[in-house]
Amino acid sequence: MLNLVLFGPPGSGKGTQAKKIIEKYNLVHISTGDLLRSEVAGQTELGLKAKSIMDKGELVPDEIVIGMIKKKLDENKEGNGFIFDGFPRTVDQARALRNALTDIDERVTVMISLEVPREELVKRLENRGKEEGRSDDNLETINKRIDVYEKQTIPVTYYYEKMHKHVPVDGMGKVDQIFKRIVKVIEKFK
Ligand code: B4P
Repeated sequence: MLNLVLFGPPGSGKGTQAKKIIEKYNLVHISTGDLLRSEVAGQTELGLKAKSIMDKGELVPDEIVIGMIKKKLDENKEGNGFIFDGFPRTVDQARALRNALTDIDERVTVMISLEVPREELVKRLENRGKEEGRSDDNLETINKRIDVYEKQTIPVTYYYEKMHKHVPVDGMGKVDQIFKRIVKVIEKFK
């Protein structure tokens, strides 16, 4: 299996690149953001709890996110592999992912980290807010999400660094150019 962690700050292009990677490598897409938004849209108990946290730009509790991931892994263990988009976002989530993959005799192949400066992140997300109306894409929440990323999520890179699996990729430029950079890394690790 090819198991990719697609990492980066909010607005770095994870969701955008994930779509292209899935097409090329036929992987199962696991985006915790999408899973949470579908719970919100379905007005489930979990969704109602998650919405207020997401609108503040904070992280949803680990146990909720980890539970969602385990379910997805269980449902798809016969495929070509997984792309984890926006997960893990804390070191505890990274440890939980390792354990869950070990349970199905698998492991993370590589973590690809998209690097984009803060001004560009804010610009992209403000644009999306105007075009798609996502309730967390407003200036105040965008800045909070980037702060949370820097404080709580960056340590996940050190976790994969220790295993020599963390590869930074320049996330600036055209979507196709960035995709080519990502494919180069995947081909080296797969
Ligand atoms: P996510 O859904 O993961 O949202 P995100 O970080 O904003 O990234 P996304 O993938 O949507 O955007 P992308 O960079 O592709 O998380 C949302 C919230 O859910 C979190 O704040 C948190 O509350 C919660 N959550 C999710 N996962 C969690 C977890 N594991 N633990 C706890 N809580 C969790 O793209 C952004 C924009 O840039 C798009 O409009 C795109 O078109 C544009 N873009 C992309 N590439 C570009 C390029 N090269 N040039 C110009 N624009 C580009």
